[in-house]
Amino acid sequence: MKIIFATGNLGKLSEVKRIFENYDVELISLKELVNVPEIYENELTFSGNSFKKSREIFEKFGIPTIADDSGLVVEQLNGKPGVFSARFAGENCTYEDNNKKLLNELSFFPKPHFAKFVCSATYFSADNQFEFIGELSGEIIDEFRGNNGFGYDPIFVPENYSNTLSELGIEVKNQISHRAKAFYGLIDILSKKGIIHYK
Ligand code: ITT
Repeated sequence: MKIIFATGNLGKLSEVKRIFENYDVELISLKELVNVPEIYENELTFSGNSFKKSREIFEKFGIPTIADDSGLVVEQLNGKPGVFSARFAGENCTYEDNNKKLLNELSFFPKPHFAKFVCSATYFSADNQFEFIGELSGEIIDEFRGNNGFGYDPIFVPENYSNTLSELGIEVKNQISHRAKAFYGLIDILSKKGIIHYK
């Protein structure tokens, strides 16, 4: 079956494509569609923004849609950047800008800098709406390490590991990440309901 993945983020897209690769699902990204409406992510929670993306794209195209709203929650910063993770350093900023701003803010606090990634994965169709939340705990380090992944991956070391997510790479990341946990939750319920099938 066809499912739209309501994202413009290529890092998320390659991770989620792999998670769905053993299922009879053709994932269509927003880049493959025309007249895609702009979605204002103005909700205060990951769940609110994730459902906003999946609902608005489903309403526009009439095809079952999944979405991901995610971000980094840093303990010493009282949960920042949270739902503002993508634009922490301002509109149109780069991942590097965000990482540098984060390290600058954390430089005033003692180490370790505990943090967690959170992902809300949602599914929206005419008949079903589901959400699963996944989390990955770890620590922010004050140097950039590794070349894989995206966003805060070069400065995030998962709990029980000594490498950053960028060093670990997509294979390991997809076994432990907030995104993998959330989307495997969705896959589980979609399979049990007979909406998708293992190939
Ligand atoms: P879409 O809304 O188009 O899906 P986005 O990048 O704007 O893409 P979000 O609003 O959900 O997505 O913001 C997520 C941000 O959180 C992302 O840009 C990264 O900065 C950070 N983030 C989320 N998951 C991450 C991961 O697995 N590794 C590193 N950073 C991540």
